Amino acid sequence: MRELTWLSDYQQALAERNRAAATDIVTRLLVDGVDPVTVLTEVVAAAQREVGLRWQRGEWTVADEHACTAISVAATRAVAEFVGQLPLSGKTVLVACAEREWHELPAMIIACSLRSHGWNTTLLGAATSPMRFSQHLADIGPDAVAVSCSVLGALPTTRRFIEAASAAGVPVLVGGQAFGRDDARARALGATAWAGDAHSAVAAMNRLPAVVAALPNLPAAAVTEQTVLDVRHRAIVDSVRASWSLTRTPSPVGAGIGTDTLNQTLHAISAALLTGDSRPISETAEWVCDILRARSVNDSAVTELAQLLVAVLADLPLSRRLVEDHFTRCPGQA
Ligand code: B12
Repeated sequence: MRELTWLSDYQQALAERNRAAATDIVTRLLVDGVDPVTVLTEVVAAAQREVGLRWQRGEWTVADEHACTAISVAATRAVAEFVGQLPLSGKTVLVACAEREWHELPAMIIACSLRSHGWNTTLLGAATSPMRFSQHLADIGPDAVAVSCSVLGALPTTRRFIEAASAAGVPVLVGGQAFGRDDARARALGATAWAGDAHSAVAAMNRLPAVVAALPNLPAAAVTEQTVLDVRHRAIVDSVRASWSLTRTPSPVGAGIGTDTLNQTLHAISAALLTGDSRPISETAEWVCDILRARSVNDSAVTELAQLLVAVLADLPLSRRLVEDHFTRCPGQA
């Protein structure tokens, strides 16, 4: 119950774009003895997810989202400063976002949560290059690596981080919305462990083995199709954009949302190929439906998109089948 009041006060501060009030709320909670991980998960992360939903529903613009995120980054920095005073346990962890992953705040929250439990953390920023990651891996020699992944499009590059760390014997904990609600995708990509929130991230981190073995390869056919999809991404987007009723003539919705939904759908196919989990596709289809409905686009645009994708993926049988089977009609569509 208390958490709900904290959350609504914090959400009010975000709605008013009041950075000082938001930072003050989290600082007061910490000074009053509230667990820093609870402040991060129940207040900052929860409010950010609501920000995303407001954008998804068309209530807030991208600019609104950016303004709120900047405030939440400041609030998380205030928590980081507070937990920076707490004692260290002697264990080190490298926290990273893989290439193509621009959602840095979840990684900040995880780094901060681990620091509050004594882990000495090095946080690499958004969209870390593999070279930079490997350099830090070699220089720091961490006890563990934590990789945060929010968008499906960054799961393939996350796999590369998992490979690099495992090859060095370092265990990898993964998490973030792209992994979904269980450990299926994480296991398929070879991660040592997965956790769904910052509380369980701390617990999972403390249970990691000291050393892990190098990983076996992923299934060759799936990897090949995923690579082809990656190489052809722009051409596929352009070809579907030229035919899809939402995007073939210029319109404000088509320009931004149309391209976003196409990119996300192709990323979902890549994610499903690499992980063997088809849920990214059905979940993305629902997300597309939701976004388009919120902007008064008829559900038939989604059915049409599925048909165009099936045609353009004709020579990629695994991908085509995933779309045919899982990119289905919108919930409740006649
Ligand atoms: C802010 C934001 C952005 C900012 C990020 C800035 C920053 N400094 O972080 C910017 C503007 C860059 C951005 C860009 C985009 N975004 Co964005 N973004 C968000 C938003 C609103 C908040 C993200 C956030 O901070 N969440 C709070 C975090 C802390 O919550 P969390 O992820 O659940 O984290 C918890 C767990 O997942 C777990 N966890 C997280 N990481 C880890 C790591 C480990 C190791 C472990 C164990 C656990 C763990 O613990 C956390 C705390 O409990 C979300 C909405 C949402 N639902 O989150 C959309 C959202 C993630 N974005 C989305 C999209 C579509 C995009 C863009 C494609 C849009 C565009 N056209 O630009 C791009 C993609 C960029 C890219 N390639 O990465 C979609 C993704 C949809 C989907 N189906 O995948 C979302 C869900 C919005 C929506 N409702 O549609 N975004």
